[in-house]
Amino acid sequence: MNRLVIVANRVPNPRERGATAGGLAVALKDALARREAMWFGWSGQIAEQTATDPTEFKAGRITYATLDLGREDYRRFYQGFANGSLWPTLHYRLGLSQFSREDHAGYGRVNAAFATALAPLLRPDDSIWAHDFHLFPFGAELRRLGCKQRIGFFLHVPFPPGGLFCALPRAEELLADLAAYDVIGVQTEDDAANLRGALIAAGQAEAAARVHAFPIGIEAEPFTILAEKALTKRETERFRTSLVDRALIIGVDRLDYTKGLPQRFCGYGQLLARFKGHRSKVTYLQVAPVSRGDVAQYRALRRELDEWVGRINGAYAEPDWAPLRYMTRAVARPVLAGFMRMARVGLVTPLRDGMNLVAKEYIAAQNPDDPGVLVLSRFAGAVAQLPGALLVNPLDPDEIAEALDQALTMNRGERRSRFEDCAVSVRRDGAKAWCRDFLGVLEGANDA
Ligand code: ADQ
Repeated sequence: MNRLVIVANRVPNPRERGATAGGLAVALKDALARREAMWFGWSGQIAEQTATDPTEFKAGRITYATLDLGREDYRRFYQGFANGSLWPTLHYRLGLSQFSREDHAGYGRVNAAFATALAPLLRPDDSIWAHDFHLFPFGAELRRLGCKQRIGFFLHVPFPPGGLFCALPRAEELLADLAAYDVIGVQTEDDAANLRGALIAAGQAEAAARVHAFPIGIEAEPFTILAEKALTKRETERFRTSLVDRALIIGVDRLDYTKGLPQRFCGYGQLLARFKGHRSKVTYLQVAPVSRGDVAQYRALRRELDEWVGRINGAYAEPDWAPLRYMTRAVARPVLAGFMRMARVGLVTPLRDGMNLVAKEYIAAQNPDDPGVLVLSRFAGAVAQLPGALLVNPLDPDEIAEALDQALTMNRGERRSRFEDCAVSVRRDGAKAWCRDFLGVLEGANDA
């Protein structure tokens, strides 16, 4: 079998396992176990200048090849254009998007540097798979260097309607760059329709035909086993004891403004204000590890959330009950799986999300005989696969409160039937299927 080359902004460190292993590494595990592979991308380290020669090392059949980013490139490429311009635009948040020509130039420079460093390491029959919004121009840069290999691209975040995307300066250049890829994967049919429309409007009709939806999933069975096993762990037992039989609502997200956390906290506040019977009978745990803490908007969000926690606990807490428990430290995956299993409600209300794997993990963690209820934003890509969830508009705190009340008072028969409606696709459309489907189209593409 030929070699698979994965290109992503961040390369996982094979020495780190469990909670610190990146989501992408988990999703690709199966594909990487079955063939020789290379991971290529940023090392996560910042140096004076962006490196030109990658540092390589091997672990089993996987070669890791990484570059340090120069300080200025990190600021322009990563903080600037990728996180400051593209991330908000792709999540429909034009008002938060900031553009500067210097950032845009840095983005192009790093993509070109990645391609220049990778090209000499490539073999003629490699399949190359680039991931996410950091790498729109990467395939085009490889083509400029004469690379003829199959190159695929997968966008993990949403793609908005073309009119919105094209408000971003230089958007047409990004679309033209995408045309260099043999397969352009997105999460949902809506994203695919938006991207096709944008490509056609930009005169890239041929590339539009190469856009396909590949909804990403999780391997459900190992997560279910993790959740079952977690129930016997000391951390889980201590947590259960601390709840004193109160119903648990759980939220698990990176601390990011796309995840709708202030609106969610407000919705929980509305539950306690309007549905008084739940007071002192419910506990909401929100785990939200800090991400991109060096970007101003993320620091502002953190302050806003601190205020919400103070407001809700200040208004409703009793000497023996804190309605909202909030932590910005990461929780290890096996422990989190146990907390999810214990929770009567999984609360997942992003304002926009490419997919949202937490929603699928919550379903996988449930006890099928006595499952909890998923309250899910209608703007998460996962909606299409989770027909049993209670859908909410994440911008309407009253709707969140009403859904929480419905979930907390739902009888077991309805909970089971809603759970089964969600579990079908969570079990069937896992990470393995996602890899297989994408690579099937990519590797079939040039064989025709
Ligand atoms: P993310 O925005 O990071 O990913 P998501 O899919 O929800 O969002 O989470 C990815 C993984 O991180 C999950 O496995 C989850 O358990 C873990 N995680 C999240 N919060 C955590 C926490 N508090 N503690 C421990 N682990 C946590 C991007 C896109 C998504 C898309 C994924 C995959 O934004 O829409 O689903 O890529 O394509």
